[in-house]
Amino acid sequence: MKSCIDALKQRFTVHNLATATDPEALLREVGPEIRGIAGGKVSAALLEKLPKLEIIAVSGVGYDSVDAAAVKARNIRLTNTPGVLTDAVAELTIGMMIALSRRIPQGDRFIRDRKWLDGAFGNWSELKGKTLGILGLGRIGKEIANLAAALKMHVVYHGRTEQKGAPYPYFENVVAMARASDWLVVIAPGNASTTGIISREVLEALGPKGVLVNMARGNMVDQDALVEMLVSKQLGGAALDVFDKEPAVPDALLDLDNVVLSPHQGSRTEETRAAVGDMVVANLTAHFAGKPLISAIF
Ligand code: NAP
Ligand code: 8YV
Repeated sequence: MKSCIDALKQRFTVHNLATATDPEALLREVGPEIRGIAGGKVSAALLEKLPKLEIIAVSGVGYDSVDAAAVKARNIRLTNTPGVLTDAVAELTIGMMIALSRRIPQGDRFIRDRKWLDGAFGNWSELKGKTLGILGLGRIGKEIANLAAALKMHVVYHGRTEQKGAPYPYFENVVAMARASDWLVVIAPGNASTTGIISREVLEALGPKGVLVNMARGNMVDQDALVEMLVSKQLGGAALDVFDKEPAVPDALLDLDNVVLSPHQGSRTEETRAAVGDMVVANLTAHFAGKPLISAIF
């Protein structure tokens, strides 16, 4: 984001790999002197080109785009931006759920296509009274739970451990939670322990009236099974902000009425991206001033 890059330029010499016409040439030229990275994808191969790297400040809370094991092995510091994007992501989650249950995008299209003049739109379904299973009752999961409770939904959750004091029923098992849920929101980190956690079995347990909402990472869902079951109506619907090979989205989803699609924009508001950028700058500034990091992963 521009304000983040401007703030970095006031403090550091900045090179922009994302917009470089020849990234490899830029890396050959400046890689040996780079001491910090703001945002972006960091592979083990990239790390090898940056011998003086001291810190990576990720511009998001999920840091699955970084090879964290390789970073740790080199004693490089890693930071993310927890908390500042919680409300924006929770807000979009509920927005997508309402959009799907009340067919808001379709209703808009119905009017624009002048179809209302020929007859009524139809009756859909509401969230009130439905059970919402949350996979990952963390910062964002808890805020989604608050908003869902305000909409008179019944919240249940799954995580690796039960949270003492959480006012919602806990499910030790994802399949059992899916079976008990009308809506299932995925909002846990994408990592080795969660890859494929929404398996065909989980989707079958959610069933023809159930809806999957993925706000976390595409690789956490068996996307082939998801598409197949949405097409055949074995699954009731899906609201998806993330995809396995985004920005590519399976063609089969594009024509489905029981799906709402969103281009990974959970945190993409002006306000929230500015706050994320500020946190990235604050972490880098603290590091190079020899002060404690604001939000260190390690
Ligand atoms: P958080 O506070 O760390 O919460 C993560 C939750 O996931 C915790 O409750 C944790 O509970 C649970 N969890 C971790 N590993 C698990 C596993 N193997 N199985 C089941 N549950 C597991 O993180 P957050 O700030 O809420 O962010 C959550 C994720 O949202 C991020 O990592 C990112 O992938 C995604 N996100 C998406 C967008 C977007 O634009 N769509 C924006 C921001 C974040 P336990 O430790 O008890 O298991
Ligand atoms: C992205 C996110 O980081 O914070 C996360 O984990 O998924 C998002 O905020 C952001 O869209 C930049 O790609």
